[in-house]
Amino acid sequence: MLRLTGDRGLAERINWLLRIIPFGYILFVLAIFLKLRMLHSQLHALYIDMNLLDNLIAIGSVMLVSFWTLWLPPRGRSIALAALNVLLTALIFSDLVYYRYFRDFITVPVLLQAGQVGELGGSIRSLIYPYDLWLIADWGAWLALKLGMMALKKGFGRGGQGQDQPVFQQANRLADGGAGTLSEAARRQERRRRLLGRFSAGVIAFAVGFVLAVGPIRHYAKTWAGDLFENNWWNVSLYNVTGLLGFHFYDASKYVMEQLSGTDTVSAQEQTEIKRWFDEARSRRAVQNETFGAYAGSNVIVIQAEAFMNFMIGKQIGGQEITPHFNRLMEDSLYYPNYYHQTGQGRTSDADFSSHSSLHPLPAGSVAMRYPSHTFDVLPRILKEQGGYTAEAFHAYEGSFWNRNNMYQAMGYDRFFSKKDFTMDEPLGWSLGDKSFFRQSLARMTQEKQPFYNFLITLSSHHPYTLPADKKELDTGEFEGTVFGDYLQSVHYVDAALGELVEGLKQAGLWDNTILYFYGDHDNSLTDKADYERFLGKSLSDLDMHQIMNQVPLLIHLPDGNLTGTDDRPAGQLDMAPSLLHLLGISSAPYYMMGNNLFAGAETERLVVLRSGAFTDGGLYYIPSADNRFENGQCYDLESRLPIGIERCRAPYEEAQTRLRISDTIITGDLIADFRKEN
Ligand code: GP9
Ligand code: MN
Repeated sequence: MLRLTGDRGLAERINWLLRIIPFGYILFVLAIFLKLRMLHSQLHALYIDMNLLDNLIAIGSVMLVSFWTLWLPPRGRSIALAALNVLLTALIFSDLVYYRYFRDFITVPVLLQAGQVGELGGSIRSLIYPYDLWLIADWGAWLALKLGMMALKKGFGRGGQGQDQPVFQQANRLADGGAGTLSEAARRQERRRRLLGRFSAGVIAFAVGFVLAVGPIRHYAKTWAGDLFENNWWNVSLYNVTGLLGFHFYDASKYVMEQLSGTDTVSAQEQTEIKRWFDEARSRRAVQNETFGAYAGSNVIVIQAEAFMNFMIGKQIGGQEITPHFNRLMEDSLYYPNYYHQTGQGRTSDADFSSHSSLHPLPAGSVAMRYPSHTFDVLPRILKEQGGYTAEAFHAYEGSFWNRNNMYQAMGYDRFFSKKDFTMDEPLGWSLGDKSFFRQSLARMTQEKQPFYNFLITLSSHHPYTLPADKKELDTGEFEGTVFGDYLQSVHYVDAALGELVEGLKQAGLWDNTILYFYGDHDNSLTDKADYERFLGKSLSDLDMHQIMNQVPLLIHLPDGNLTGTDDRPAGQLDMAPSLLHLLGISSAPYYMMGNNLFAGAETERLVVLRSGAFTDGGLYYIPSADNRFENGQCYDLESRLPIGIERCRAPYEEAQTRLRISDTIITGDLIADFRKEN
């Protein structure tokens, strides 16, 4: 055995410790664990701090993604740990930024839309805070340590002359197993010993990581998170159970399984149940009353307005109306203040899909991105086939965004006018200002073969809502210079654009033979309650806030302006296709649609189910909890606006869950195509 005295003895002991305790690895686990905790502290939707089990899951999952680095020789391990650190930090940071905007985590389908995430540009910049630098604090510390070590080493090197061998060189030599002094056999034995040591360390780290991560997750799954992996949970609920790395592992494996298994197979029994459900839905909505076919042959213009919410309709700031044109239009139109957006991660594309197919969007990703080739009963195709319509889509942005080029072809549109088809004479925000967008779209419409179905998606009120100074016409007072003020400003601009379009339609002689269907696509991602309370001048309950964030206005102007007034009953984006078909006198009976027919009559029930599992039937309103267990949600009575016994919501809750499940099965299993083949 080698014996060293003084500095050398210390060096050997340090070195021995360095060899048996993987300090670098431990520091790595600690650093990533702290970063995961930092991310959690920034998730405003979660009211609870990480408990002991959550911490163990986080540590365990970091060990599970990194245990293999212990099998590598010291240098390789350092490189692998550094690379893993960079990768995991990038993942945590991306999730953080994504979460701030979408209140959700990145999934594989969303990653496949990475081009789009990049195109968020200005939005992303406004979602990055100086605080985020803490995520790379360990890199700074590591760099400082490295520089310090180098300086120290240099110092030793200069002082070490003659018999005083520099400590670090000595230590390094020892780390090599004292190669220079050992025989060949001893060297081999030493090598085997080191290999075995590394192998065992890796296996131990895996075992410990597995127990730490999987143990608590199993415990959660056996207790409050019972049906976690079967139901369509909102990703944030899943995260609450599995932690971030566990969530990504689950999401990625689900995606891989989905790809490997191809189209989901659905049992014959399940198919029968689904068909039965649709039969009932058909009889509910296929009502042939006096409004059925009242506007047969009319043109239809559908405008899906970006982040256009209901709370500011009819409201003023400093005596100025936010949406004066919308408000005027309401006077000879139908207005639905309880119209809900039913979108999920696919945002604009979900609003588009749900409105046109009358199915729910998926719990993860966008249908347009994931299943553009599956069969859906969509409005443009039906109108072309059943009503001889020309169908065109207009959106002045990149045609590939949300896979629109492919999706619109699949939906049967004759043409899709994207950014390349517009003259950029009014650059604004992401693209072209809505005023010019409407003007140019209208010019096209006047040349179109009638009757036409035209779908327009606006963009000027997209996050981060900043307008050039010369476009700001609203005095937002106390909100000046805030993102909330900018939002009101941009909506005011879009409203003015709507006013110009209506004028243009009148001048072009289209107003009197066109149904105008205008709705907002989703919320504005601004969730600070204080802003809404200040703007509305009253304090808001959880129920108020939930409704505010989920209600988008719907306005339907009919050619003769005959049907007018406010319909207070709940309605939602899924209701668009069956309702328009009804007005045009085309039966929706042959189609697999889930939405309500808004013209079916006052007695027909209207259940509106949101993607999160929230729902309302007009009397009750259910808000799911973060853990998504029915009992932990809140059931409200809309009359008193107070929480009531949860059991009152049970039956509609079951129905809401059934609808979400059926919709998901239809979409992922491409069932409509199968059902058609059978007939
Ligand atoms: C861009 C528009 C914006 O084409 O659809 O999408 P969003 O970010 O709201 O989903
Ligand atoms: Mn949108």
